[in-house]
Amino acid sequence: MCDTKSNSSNVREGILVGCGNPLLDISATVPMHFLERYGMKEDDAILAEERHMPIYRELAEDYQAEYLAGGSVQNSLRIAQWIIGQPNVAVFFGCVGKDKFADILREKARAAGVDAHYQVSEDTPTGTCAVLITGTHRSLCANLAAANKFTIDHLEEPENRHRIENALYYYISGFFLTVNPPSIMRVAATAHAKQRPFLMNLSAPFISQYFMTPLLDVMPYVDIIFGNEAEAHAFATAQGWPADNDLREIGKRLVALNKLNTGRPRIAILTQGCDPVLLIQHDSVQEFPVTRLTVDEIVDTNGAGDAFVGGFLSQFVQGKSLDVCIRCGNYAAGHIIKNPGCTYSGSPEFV
Ligand code: 26A
Repeated sequence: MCDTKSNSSNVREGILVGCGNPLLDISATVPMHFLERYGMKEDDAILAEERHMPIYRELAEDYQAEYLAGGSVQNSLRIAQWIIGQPNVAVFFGCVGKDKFADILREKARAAGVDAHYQVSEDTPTGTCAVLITGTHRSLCANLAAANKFTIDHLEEPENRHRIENALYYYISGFFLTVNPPSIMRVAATAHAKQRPFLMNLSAPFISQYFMTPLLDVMPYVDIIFGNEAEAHAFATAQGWPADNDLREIGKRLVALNKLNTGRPRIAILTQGCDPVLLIQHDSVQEFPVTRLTVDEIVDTNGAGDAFVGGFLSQFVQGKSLDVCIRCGNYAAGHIIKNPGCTYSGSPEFV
């Protein structure tokens, strides 16, 4: 049975397509010296190197880790589904292994109402992400494993090609640039050919540092770009923009980057923790306040950015105004912070 609640929305199935890395989060509260030992920073997200591999076992054996459905895009789609309250509006593509972790992800996606169509790697385990919680901060270390095996063939299968053609909105994270840029370009080109919005996320500072070339390749297709302040600053630095650029200026430069469909100018939506969300269009910057949670209310901030996007998408696919989309993003992020990982409890209370 699907645990999404029915509400008044009436959205066509399959209207939203997302591609990403399906990861199982292994989450635990750890002392600061744990991060230091692995050369990790608070609130960062990195790809696991050989030296990080012991983390996953350590979390399970010494820190009573919790196992939670994760993966950035999949998180956003689960949250969008929770708020829309009608299953199979969102379709997800990504690659998993043939194992218990894949079964958990499949079940969590299904229960949330996400129509997940995983490519399956026969010989590589499902990807995991270590989530190291230190107070109100979280640091992510992703071991992509099977997620990294995604190939464009999966999107070329006739049913999946049909699903992509059938959608009206597309969302892919910057994280997926580490896996398969040709797939991103394929989806972006379809969106462009059909004049449908293509949304993307800067995802993490390392994406701008190390994947700028494929990021700039896709940027002309991007109608809406999401990011937080650290990600926006990393993009600016990698572009050689003035170091003292404030977030508003970075946003204006982001929306001014080359765009194919000039009839629909790019929009940037930049979050900054509990400070206001910035909506940048042309030369204008609007602020949307965020309700500040008390330290006692915060369970963990893992998934807050994904939930923001999920809340936004839930309204965007219903044709709501940007104002409503952003308010719903803030609502969803606030809810997720009060729950472990990117999980929700009860029915959504966004009006
Ligand atoms: C390529 N990388 C590093 C990643 C991720 C990722 N999802 C996709 N690709 N690194 C962390 N995550 C996910 O981000 C969520 C929090 O925003 C984690 O699985 C976590 O659920």
